[in-house]
Amino acid sequence: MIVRYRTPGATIGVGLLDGDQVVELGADVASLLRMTLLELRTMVDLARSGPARPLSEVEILAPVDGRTEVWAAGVTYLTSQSARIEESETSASVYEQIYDADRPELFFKSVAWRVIGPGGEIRARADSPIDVPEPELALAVNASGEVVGYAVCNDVSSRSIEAENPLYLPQAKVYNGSCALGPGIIPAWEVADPYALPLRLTIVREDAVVWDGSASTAQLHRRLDQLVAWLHRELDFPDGVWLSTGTCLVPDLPFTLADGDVVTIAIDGVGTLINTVRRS
Ligand code: DO4
Ligand code: MG
Repeated sequence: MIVRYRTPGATIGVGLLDGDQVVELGADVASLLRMTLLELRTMVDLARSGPARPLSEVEILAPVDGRTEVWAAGVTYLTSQSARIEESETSASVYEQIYDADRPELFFKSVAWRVIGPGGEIRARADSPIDVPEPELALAVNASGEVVGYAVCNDVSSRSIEAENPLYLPQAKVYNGSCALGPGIIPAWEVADPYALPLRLTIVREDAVVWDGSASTAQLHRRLDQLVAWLHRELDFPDGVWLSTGTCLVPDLPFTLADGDVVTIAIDGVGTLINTVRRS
């Protein structure tokens, strides 16, 4: 796994996690996403003998920096379509249409500096009564549009704002603490089949599990390469882009995140992302 980290001296680096050591790669994530898949693989293979530091001495950060953006796809699983139809106060038909439409729903989620890393605080909006985590497989896509890696994304969302009117989507999706990504980048060559990844969401409140569910990327209604191709139509990403591929788990209404909840998203072979909720 490629990780981005901060040292006790506040230096930010990118390295290869090897057991309890982080081997320095001497690059930032954006520069890795400017490489081709072959160049990245060669660099990672050669890096294994580089300088290392103990994992216990560093803080793991979200694997995104520089000009790399995070985008997301929506209504890519039947579970998500059904949840939107149920919650929508005005416009259920847009969700019925988009699920099978040729053009997918794609939306801007975050600039790099606003993304929350492993262990960081995600947020529920103060002006939203119903907020949920959205556990999603995220694709690290390089500048030439190749999928070079995977991570876990939490597309934290306000269900109530989105339900009121679909034109409120940016406010439901983009606010401080609404995007978490991590724990690192699993190189694409280490994932045999991204369409067969078990995924689990667990929400713990005061030491008790208040929501728990599992699903699989096998239920994805779109092809990953098609989502990437649509995103790159008329849009360049010189430092690559993260594309989160939609949620397959939605807690039943009226469930909402509460202050102090611990949200754990685990995707087999990709990693586990844990964050605590702040409701202001
Ligand atoms: O239209 C709403 C967005 C849905 C979404 O984020 C998802 O399906 O994951
Ligand atoms: Mg989502």
